[in-house]
Order: sequence, then C-alpha cells, then structure tokens
Amino acid sequence: MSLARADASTSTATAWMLGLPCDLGLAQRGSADFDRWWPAFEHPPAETGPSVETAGLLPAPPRLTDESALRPPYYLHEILAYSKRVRARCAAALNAGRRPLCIGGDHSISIGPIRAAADFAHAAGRPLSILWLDSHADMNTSHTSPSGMVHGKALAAVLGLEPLLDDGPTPPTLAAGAARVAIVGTQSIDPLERANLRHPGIRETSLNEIRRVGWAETLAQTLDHLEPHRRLVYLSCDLDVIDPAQAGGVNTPCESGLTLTEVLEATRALLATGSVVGGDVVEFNPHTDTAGRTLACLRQIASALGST
Ligand SMILES: [Mn+2]
Repeated sequence: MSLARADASTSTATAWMLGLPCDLGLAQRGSADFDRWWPAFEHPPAETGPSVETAGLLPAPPRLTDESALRPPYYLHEILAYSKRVRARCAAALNAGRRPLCIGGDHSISIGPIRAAADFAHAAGRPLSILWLDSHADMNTSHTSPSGMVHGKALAAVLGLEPLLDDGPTPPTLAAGAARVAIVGTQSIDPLERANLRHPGIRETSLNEIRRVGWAETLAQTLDHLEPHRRLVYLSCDLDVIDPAQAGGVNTPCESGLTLTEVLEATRALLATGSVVGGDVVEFNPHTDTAGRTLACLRQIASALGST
C-alpha cells in the first residue's frame, strides 16, 4: 500500500460514521438503545459538517430473554462475533480512503475499529498509537477482572492480551508493545488490573496527576508519547472520562472527571496533527442521562472527531 493511500485515511479524509448500539459488554442495559437517537446523527445539523459520511447502524446480537443464568464471561461469544463484523466494516472503509468514526455502544465496540486501524497502519508501514480517554483503564483480562464484563477488558483485547476475545491475528502494529498507548483521565483501576498497565508502550495519566501538572502540560506530554509525526493515531473516548455533572449518562460514572472543553481540546489537538486514522465515542447510556446533557457531549465530540 502506498503512503498516499495511507494519508487518504487520516485526519484529512472523509469521516465515515457507523452507529454501534451494543450493551452486551456489561450487565447494565441502555447503551444499545442509542439506536433511537441515531437519526439525529444520520441527519446532523450543519455544524457536523458536510464531510461526514454516515454508514448506518450495525445492530448488535440481541440479549437473551432470560439472563438469570448469566455468569462471566457474559456475552463474550456474541461480542466476539460482532467485533469481527465491525472490524471487517471498518477495514473496508479504511481501504476506501475513509476515516472510521464509531459511536454509541459500550466500550467493547472499540475492539473492532482499532484492530482494523492497526491492520491498516501495518499495511501503510506506519506504527500505531492509541489515545484512550477514560476514567477506567479497561485493561482487565479474565484473570484480573472482578466482574468479568467485557467493557472493562476492551483495551486488553485490543492489545491481544485477552485470548478469549481474539477476533483474528493481532496486527504487528499492536503486538508485543509495538503500539504507543496513552490512557488519560483514570480514576478507578482494579487492584489486579494495575499490573497489566506495565505492558510496554503504555502511559497512564490519572485525573489526580492531570490536576497536579495541569491540562496543557498533560496534553503536551500525551502528544509527545503518541508521536503523531510518525505514527497513525486512533482516539477512543469513553464519555465517563467527563465529569458526571456534564456527562452523567454513562454506564459507570466516577466522582469527577475532565471537562468537555478539555476532551474537545485533546480531540482537536490530535486531529490537527493530520495523523488520526479513526475514533470512537462510547458508553453513552440514555437511561441515565439528564436533560440530554451527555447526548450533547457525545454530539460535540463526534462532531469534532468527524471534522477535517
Ligand atoms: Mn471504558
């Protein structure tokens, strides 16, 4: 694949927006009902910009009628099957010169688009970085997860550390610490999960650390680690990274968080490097949203991610 083709699917490429209403990655329902809000994304107001192409919704497998017998690993097989379909759709979009933008769903939906972006980066001869904006690290595996729920294993699965979620060969750009990963805004990491953060290439910045060094310095250090001048970068935004006063309509809110403005600054700073190969905004739960505030955050971040 030529470098010119790789450039076509970075920040300057047309964003290709796919709705992924899925809540199989956790016990709580709600994120799958995002499909009711999809029309507002499919027919966006002018501020979303004319460059966003909408690819429609890809419905997740249904939940079982009787969930009383459910135990970890919950819907792992269904999520894996769904993830493979998402990966294939995103791979086709990337190869057509589009920049995937996946919205809605719990964080398990990020596995497919990131692994597709990693395949694409490998073919383009570029290493990959991931910016993971999240109050949680999502680095649990079956050995460390207290709940067993897949949305808390999403980043581990992306990096090929959770064999049960192996959706195909781990791209060389993700294997053996090849990727640079910045997890930014953490407030809650499970005790055993912390050991998984010692994986090479991972830099974790807690909310406490951010408030100590300041947001501008955090952003500068994060961009330094992600090396967008030589790497393609994927941005995954879990809405629970935002303070619940602004975005409480999420599945696992924490006490505090970044401001929406800070998240938008990070998004725009990354896009300005011209190296963004894809992105997602996840964990919106309409059932716990108040006055559409979280939906408004989702729209603004998606809009920023979709702009060229
Ligand atoms: Mn998450």
